Amino acid sequence: MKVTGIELRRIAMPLVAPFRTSFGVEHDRDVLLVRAVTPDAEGWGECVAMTEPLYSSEYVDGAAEVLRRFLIPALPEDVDAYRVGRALEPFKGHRMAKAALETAILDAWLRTSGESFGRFLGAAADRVPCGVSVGIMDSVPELLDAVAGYIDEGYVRIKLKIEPGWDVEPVRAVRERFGDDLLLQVDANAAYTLVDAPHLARLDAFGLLLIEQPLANDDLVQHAQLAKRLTTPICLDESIESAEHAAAAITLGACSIVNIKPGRIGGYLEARRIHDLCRAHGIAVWCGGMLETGLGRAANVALAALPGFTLPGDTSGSRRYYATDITEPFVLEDGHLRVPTGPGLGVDPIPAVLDEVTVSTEWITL
Ligand code: OSB
Ligand code: MG
Repeated sequence: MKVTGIELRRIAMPLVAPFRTSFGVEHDRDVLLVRAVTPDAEGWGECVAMTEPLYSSEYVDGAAEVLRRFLIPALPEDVDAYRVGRALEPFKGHRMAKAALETAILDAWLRTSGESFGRFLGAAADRVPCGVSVGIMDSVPELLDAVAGYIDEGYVRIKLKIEPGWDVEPVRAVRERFGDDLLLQVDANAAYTLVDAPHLARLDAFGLLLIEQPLANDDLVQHAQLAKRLTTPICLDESIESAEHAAAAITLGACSIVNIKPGRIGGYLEARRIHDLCRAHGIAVWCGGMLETGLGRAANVALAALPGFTLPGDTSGSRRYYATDITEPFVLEDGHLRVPTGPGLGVDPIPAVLDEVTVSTEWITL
């Protein structure tokens, strides 16, 4: 397949409500979209890098720079979904930028052959159960209102963002109000250290599904030590950037669950590798999110339909994030999202909406 050019498009998407985590507050999602154009089709990739390098070392301006300067020029003349990764391999890191480019080309490639992401990846279900990630709030009553609203909408699992000073009490309050049957988990985004082990062990009383990324990104050994001191299962997010990291984490006993975020680990092919590896080792996985628009969401929902995704993902409906999505909105049906079945991502940006949110575009001829 010949790619004639790539468009880098920056869009600004206001969030329906500020999203606070242990690493910062987000009011707008600053998204870099990659559009790969071929004589027969065009494909989209959504870069999950955030404006500032607080969640990971990548950030949007850096991703745009590495794409235009190194990654796009390295694309082979005759490209397919598998060749992209190999061509980008010599460049260290920048997995978010690589994922966006590979996804755009994979989408164009699948649209050309008429195959959907779900079918290509090996989806085993036509809909996936959905969880929601609930940010840190100013007060417990405010949190309880937010959680009640999501439960009313049908979400089957609640994830609370935590940080020192906002952990045991909000978890206790949500458990007391909504009962022991609620599937509940927490995400610390690396806000603790091993010294906090006795404090984190207090969460064991609440029957959580998991605690996500309690310690720093590169603390695999410390996570293994923490795992011995908690009964709550440890799930890694930030620490897992590749199948090799997942293998190391499993061998060390650093986690018993993995949050697979395709946009963070270099794309959907690597995501499938991590899924296969974890499945073979009896490690449960679920699909994480980075507040994606409908484009990234479509691919995530397809991935989440693979058989090893045995826990509900952060694959929420469009309205949890945006008043107006750039695609037809993803709408929860009985707590589930349907896996798109059309060619490629199976969804398209709505031109008028896309234009409205576009901040800049840049065309790179190949
Ligand atoms: O740690 O999972 C995370 C959003 C941005 C950056 C990191 C994370 C998140 C979320 C939201 O938790 C997941 C989503 O609903 O997309
Ligand atoms: Mg996380």
